[in-house]
Amino acid sequence: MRSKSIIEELNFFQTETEKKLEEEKNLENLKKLYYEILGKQGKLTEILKKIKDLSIEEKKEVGTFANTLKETLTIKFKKKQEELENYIQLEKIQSEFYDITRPLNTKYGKIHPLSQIQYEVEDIFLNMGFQIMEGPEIELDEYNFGKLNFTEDHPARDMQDTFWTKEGFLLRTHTSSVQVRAMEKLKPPFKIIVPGRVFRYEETDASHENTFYQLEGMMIDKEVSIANLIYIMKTFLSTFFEKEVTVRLRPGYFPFVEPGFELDIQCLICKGKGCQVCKYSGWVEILPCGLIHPNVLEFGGINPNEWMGFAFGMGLSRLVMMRHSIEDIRHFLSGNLRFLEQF
Ligand code: FA5
Repeated sequence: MRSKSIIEELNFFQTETEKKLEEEKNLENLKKLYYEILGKQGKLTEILKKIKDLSIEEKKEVGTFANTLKETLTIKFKKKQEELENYIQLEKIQSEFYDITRPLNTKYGKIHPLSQIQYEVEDIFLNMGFQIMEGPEIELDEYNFGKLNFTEDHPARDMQDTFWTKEGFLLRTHTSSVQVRAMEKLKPPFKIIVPGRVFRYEETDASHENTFYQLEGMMIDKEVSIANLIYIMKTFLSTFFEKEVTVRLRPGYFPFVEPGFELDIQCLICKGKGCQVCKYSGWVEILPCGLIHPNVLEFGGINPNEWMGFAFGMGLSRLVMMRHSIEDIRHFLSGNLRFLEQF
């Protein structure tokens, strides 16, 4: 009978403990509860002290019951502990969770307007069968001047003020520096374009920078005429501007072409009326060109009696100004985001 009342007490104790376990939300408190209930000095031990007055039979009965109860409660404590640990882990993960689909507040970079137009111009020439070539920005005198028919004391050398390095190299003043490099590398016939950055040691104004972009073009074949050159230039301009633009061709002097021309377009910013970009002339110098001088072909290892060619050197920066009606070339390299964000 006495064993029965202890077993009842143990049953009640189990129900109470399970209730507390159910409600417990804190790992530290759970540990305390464990020692309170199942620890050496815990409640279970307290209840079991009462069996000392029982018969051996009753002690066995209560002992077996108490062992099972202890095992059951120990398992339940363990489960609860795991549950609370998982919950803590989950909370940690959730606090670290980063929603990659959330719209960012970041501003995205864009392709610079000069590069955008460069790629567009490249595509037009690629469609006409030209291939793209590159050359070094730090150049030897011979490629920038010497092999382009500028003699040592040639007055034309003064035409372009040049940045020189201490070692005697120069920053190329035009993409024509790649003309002879291309001749040395490629076998005629060929048609190439050379986009690139060029440098001149000169005062800046609305249409002049000391660092700007050009796009050289060159075609070498058995029969090349001024008519071919003009046709290519006109096709390029009407494709690029998607309309006929008014152009004028006038003689131009460059030692590496003979004859040489200046191809100007009517200023698209002021529609020929006159503005700071066209220096109030209504015309913008954009496409100097000519037939390649026989000396230059020879410098490039090409027989001028067998081959001939044309070349042009487009002012890419000015072309972009015409396309977007930009009134000052210095915006391009200013790093001004308000300017750049418009494109
Ligand atoms: C030359 O640079 C020649 N190499 C072009 C050439 C190539 C002629 C092949 C014949 C055959 P020029 O110095 O004019 O030429 O420059 C060419 C173009 O670059 C100009 O028409 C102009 O559009 C642009 N340009 C020249 N100087 C500047 C400058 N300081 N800032 C911006 N654009 C410039």
